[in-house]
Amino acid sequence: RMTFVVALSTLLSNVAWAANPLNFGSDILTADPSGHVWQDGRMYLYTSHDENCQLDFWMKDWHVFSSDDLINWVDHGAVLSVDQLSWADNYAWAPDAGYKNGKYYFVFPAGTGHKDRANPEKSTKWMGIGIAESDSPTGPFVDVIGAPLWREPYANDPSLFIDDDGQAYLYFHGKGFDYYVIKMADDMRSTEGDFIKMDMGGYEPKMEGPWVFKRNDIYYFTMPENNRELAYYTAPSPLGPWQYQGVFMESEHDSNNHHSIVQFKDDWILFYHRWLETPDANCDARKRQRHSAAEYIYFNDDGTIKKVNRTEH
Ligand code: FUB
Repeated sequence: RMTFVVALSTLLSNVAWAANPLNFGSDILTADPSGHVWQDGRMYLYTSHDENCQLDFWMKDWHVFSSDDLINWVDHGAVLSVDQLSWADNYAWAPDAGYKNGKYYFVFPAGTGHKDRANPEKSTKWMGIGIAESDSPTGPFVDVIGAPLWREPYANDPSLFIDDDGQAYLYFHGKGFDYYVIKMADDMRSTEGDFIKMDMGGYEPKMEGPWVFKRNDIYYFTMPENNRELAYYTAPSPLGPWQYQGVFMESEHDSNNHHSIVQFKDDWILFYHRWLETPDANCDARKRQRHSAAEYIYFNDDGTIKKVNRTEH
């Protein structure tokens, strides 16, 4: 597998856009960045991959990048592709990862079929959530189970949160864009108990892209409200009850914004994606080109999140 350093492109970008020290350079278009810091203290970023001029988010593989200073990034290449799945051939969408019992786990949505916009009743598109594993944070990841963890009727955008006691929770959005959570069994190859539709404290968010993290004993559930601006809830446990806290990043270009939040050394970092005009004038899918970006994120003394402004990337 080819590994190469992408520091040069990052350096060039940083020179051009000095306002943002976390500019994420890559020679491919990445989206849905999910950041994690593992035992070695490096930042690992798990992303989906926008193809040039892709249609309807037909996406085929997932990538991993890592850095120990958030400036120089190593591109570890594609770590899993839909070609390696027996149950899906498309929709390699927003992934996440976790570490437990000496193994790295990669959770991902994937699917089959097509959307028929003119005749929705003829749509055959379906998506489920899989889990693959590896001894290395940079893969390659193997779909050991060979089947989705959850396949009915529709599931997308998994977020894997592993609490301090080792219990893993899988969050995702299902049909109707309701959020669900389920406990993972200790072997991380099956689920435990029921899928719980989350109680969002009276709100009924119909959204995608959940992310869960813990800071100072507060659990945070963050998500793109209306699929756009980033909002958050807090709770005293990973299962809620969740209390709405408001928006911490406004939307941009009326487009989706998948994100993650992670501590790196003494800082907290927000990874998200921005939208690029395609360089190909003949490309119809003008809004289908995204790139990963990052900002510092700050908290108030009571744990609430300060508003985040985008810096130039
Ligand atoms: O990248 C494909 C999809 O777009 C993701 O699953 C959503 O969260 C949105 O970012």
